[in-house]
Amino acid sequence: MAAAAATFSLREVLVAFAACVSEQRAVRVDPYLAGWKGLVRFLNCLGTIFSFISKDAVTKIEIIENYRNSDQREKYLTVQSMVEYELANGLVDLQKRSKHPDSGCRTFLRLHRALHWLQMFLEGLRTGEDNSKTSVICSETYNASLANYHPWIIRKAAGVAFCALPTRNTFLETMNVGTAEEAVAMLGEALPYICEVYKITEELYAQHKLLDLT
Ligand code: 1PX
Repeated sequence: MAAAAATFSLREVLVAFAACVSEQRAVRVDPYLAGWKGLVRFLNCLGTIFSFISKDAVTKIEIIENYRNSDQREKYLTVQSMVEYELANGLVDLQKRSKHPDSGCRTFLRLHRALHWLQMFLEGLRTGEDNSKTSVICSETYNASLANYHPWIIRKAAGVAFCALPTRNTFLETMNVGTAEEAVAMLGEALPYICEVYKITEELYAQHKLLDLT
């Protein structure tokens, strides 16, 4: 675990999300996926009890990566171009999942919803008391966000996994950005980037009525 943890630093996640928004306020897909990959690496350091979560995240990252490696890769450069391309070509199941079960729009929406949880969780960590419980911050923010989209069995499994989370200070130190205070400062730096990416995507999906894709 120590060796794996040493390869993770929250800094790489910060750098990735900071690189997401272009001058035209488009959300670049490659750094977005790089940010998630960094988060998944971190999650894997926390123990095998989280594997079912990281596996699902990896599956979704790979679906979008495959689009980025396909002949249509240019269409998937930004979330804006992906939405435009998939909608214009009838590649999104708008009513129910059928012909295009793994569209980029649908898959990205899953990560986008998880980003909302992440934003709230990191803010909870940043502003929490020294001795506060990561498991409580995690379950409260999960229940207020992602849980609304998950069936009972997933919510139950997630709740059990959260109990395995270390205390806030140990958690902050695992981020490999120095002391707990330094990690808190890094969170303060990272959050505005994550919030901006979330906000732009949310507006785009709302504008195209894509927020409920099943
Ligand atoms: C510095 C702090 C970093 C913390 C890192 C945490 C990384 C967490 C990665 C979570 C990625 C979750 C993606 C979930 C996508 C999703 O909602 N999938 C569901 C729906 O997909 P479908 O294709 O069926 O429509 C899917 O059913 C999910 C299955 C797996 C369980 C997801 C539980 C998510 C819990 C999120 C909290 C993670 C706790 C991490 C502890 C730090």
